Amino acid sequence: MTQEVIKPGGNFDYDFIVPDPGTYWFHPHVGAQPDTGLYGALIVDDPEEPGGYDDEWVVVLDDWLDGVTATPDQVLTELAAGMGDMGGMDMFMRMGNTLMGATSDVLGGDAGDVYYPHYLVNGKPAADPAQFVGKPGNRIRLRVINAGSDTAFRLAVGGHRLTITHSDGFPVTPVEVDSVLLGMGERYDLLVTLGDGVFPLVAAAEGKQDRAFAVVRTGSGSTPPVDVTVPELTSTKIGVSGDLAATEAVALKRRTPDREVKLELTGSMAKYDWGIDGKQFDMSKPLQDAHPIRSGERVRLKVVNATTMWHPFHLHGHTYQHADGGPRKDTSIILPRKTLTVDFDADNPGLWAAHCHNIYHAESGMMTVFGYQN
Ligand SMILES: [Cu+2]
Repeated sequence: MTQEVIKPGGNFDYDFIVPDPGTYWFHPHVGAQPDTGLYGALIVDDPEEPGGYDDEWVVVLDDWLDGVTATPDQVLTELAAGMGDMGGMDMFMRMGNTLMGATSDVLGGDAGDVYYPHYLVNGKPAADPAQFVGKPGNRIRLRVINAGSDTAFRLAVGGHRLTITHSDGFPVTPVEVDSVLLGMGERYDLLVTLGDGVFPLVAAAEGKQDRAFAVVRTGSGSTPPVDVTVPELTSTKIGVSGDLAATEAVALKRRTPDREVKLELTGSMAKYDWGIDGKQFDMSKPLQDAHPIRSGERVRLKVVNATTMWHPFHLHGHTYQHADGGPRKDTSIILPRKTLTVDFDADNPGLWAAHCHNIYHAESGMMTVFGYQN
């Protein structure tokens, strides 16, 4: 919140400490720029890595339209005009750059509103897929990042089970699943023991009837077709943050919260007036509805989703823990009409944004600020 923008042709040297190993990413916060691919993975290796894997593969998922069907700014303008009574229409169809009727049970209804012509793994479309080459029997750590702007992905590797080991960089008690659901901004680390052959890695664009596709190859054989059936994607064993628990090493110490802050996510697709507590964030007056907290406090944050759509809620500058021993995270899916309860320690003084990681929702105004001094 306190950094000047980097002007075209300008530069800015970042100098920062990385206290926590794990899978992170970085991106700008100017307009809809994250949907132009202006981002990168940030992998912090642990000098005391316990290991348990032979190799790793960073898997960056994205939804792509820039330069194909529109620019992200055009999409934002189109969405901001509002859909009126068309919003929430049941029939699945594309209208301009808007997708109607994209629904998902695991997301509790409306899955997303932007039409994307391509879904990518590591920058590559399904027609020219990214490929990982490994050895049968090897254990691979997949570091999966959803860098998309309006798409949740359900990721699976055909013929394999996935063991979730980390959420948003922090270790969790390992859980074995068939697929994992990632909202925009979420990261999961997964262990996979590779079989012998050629396998599809598929990230279904949740509710959007399309997919990102890549190939895992450990033997000879032809590449599976893009539309190959992956039974793991339809299995009910889907990894979601609600099923995870932080390991003892990273769980917050038990402590009674000093302060409780309640935020309500508000707005609708029809009006495209996404906001917090009924107000659309005003970039020109970023501090007018800021939430003051104090350094050293344990803060309990209750985020109520009062809308009929899911939102990936993200807090800058901190990694909270889901209440009741849940995972450490910084981005969490909140389903319609549900409440996310998290605790964090105010140990990083400054001004920090909290926002929906749907870039178009955030730009519309679903954003607020936490601030405190040392
Ligand atoms: Cu949102």
